[in-house]
Amino acid sequence: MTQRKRALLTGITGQDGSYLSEFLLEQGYEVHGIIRRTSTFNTDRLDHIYVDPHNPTARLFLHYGDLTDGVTLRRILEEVKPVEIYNLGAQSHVRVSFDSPEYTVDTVAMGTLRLLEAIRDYQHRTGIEVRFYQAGSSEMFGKVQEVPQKETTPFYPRSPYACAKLYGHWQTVNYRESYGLFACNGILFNHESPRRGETFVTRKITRAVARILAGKQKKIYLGNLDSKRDWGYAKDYVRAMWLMLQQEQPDDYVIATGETYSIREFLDLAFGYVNLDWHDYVEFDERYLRPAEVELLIGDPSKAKEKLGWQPSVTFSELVGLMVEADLQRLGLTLPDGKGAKFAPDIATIRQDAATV
Ligand code: NDP
Ligand code: GDR
Repeated sequence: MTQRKRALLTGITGQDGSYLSEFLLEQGYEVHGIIRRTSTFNTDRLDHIYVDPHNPTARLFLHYGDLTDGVTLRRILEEVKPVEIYNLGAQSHVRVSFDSPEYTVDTVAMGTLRLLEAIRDYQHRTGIEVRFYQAGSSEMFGKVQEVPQKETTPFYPRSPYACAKLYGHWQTVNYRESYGLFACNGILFNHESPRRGETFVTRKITRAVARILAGKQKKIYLGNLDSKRDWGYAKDYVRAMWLMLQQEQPDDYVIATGETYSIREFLDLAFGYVNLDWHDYVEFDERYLRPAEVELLIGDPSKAKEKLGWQPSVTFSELVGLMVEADLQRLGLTLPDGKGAKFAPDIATIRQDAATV
């Protein structure tokens, strides 16, 4: 009997970790994830796919660990013996990285190094190849050098988070070139979903739309509305991560939609979806400004399209509709049928997806 492929994920409890776990389980993998010990449950995004490990059908397993704890990372690697590792764990909030730079760098930069070192030793000792995916970010492009941004665009990081991701990026290239590791960098532009953390701007907005409609909130306080982002759908993006590790040669890829929109445009669609005018609800709060802002991100995913056969399946307006719908559903609110059709033509599929959140 052939053994199932085993994958190990850091950041399994996050947005991408949950979608990637679903995807890998569908592909027949046994999935292992590293979770942090917390005083309340932090596995909400995984509950729908979690099966008690005592059950012989279980294929999803969770292990306590932390990217700041190299000894435990090594022990988990020895126990799990994965053939693929996806490093998704991070203090991933750019604004927060200005408040907690040292912790952010420890987790994001040093955490990546700890994993790479563990893999190098394991592979050297056992001769077993472990393929490695590093969750890089468009934030590494930072201050605009060239648009659209592609794999060869110079980096100019503008936050502790982005500097730390850049360190992880270059160490991943280095371990590939120095030790022959099968290590890939995904340079992913913003990707969102109904599972997006509530303090990122897209989810903060769609959640507020639903809460305002439900009478639970009167205003939403935001920072800079002028920055532009290339926003895609998270479910599409985790597929790209997997595709990178299935290629003959390791490489680095930009994953993006190739379109960019401002926060104002996101607000137009999200509030417009329920016939509200955002100008009546949005207030400015300087606490959400960053000491240095990334003004414009727009990616060129040509390489991923050509070499991985990857492309996004959800448009910007569909994404906004999907997120608003899911937040409405969470509060037990529904729109009359066809209400969102203007912005989300494929509303049936979107409703189906929102229902699985
Ligand atoms: P989330 O913030 O939703 O999830 C982050 C995950 O990392 C959570 O599982 C979190 O655990 C875990 N984590 C945080 N600190 C540690 C630590 N010290 N040790 C181990 N795990 C830790 O991020 P996303 O799912 O959105 O993103 C996944 C990865 O992709 C991140 O590395 C992010 O920086 C990167 N990225 C994301 C993009 C996006 O648009 N979403 C774009 C480009 C890159 P817990 O649940 O306990 O907090
Ligand atoms: P970003 O996402 O910084 O691009 O990082 P975020 O949603 O936090 O900010 C996007 C833009 O919105 C502006 N903004 C606000 N942002 C937040 N969070 N809250 C606000 O109230 C607010 N008001 C305006 C920001 O200034 C910014 O310009 C995300 C994260 O997922 C990273 O981990 C990832 O690497 C990058 O995307 C690609």
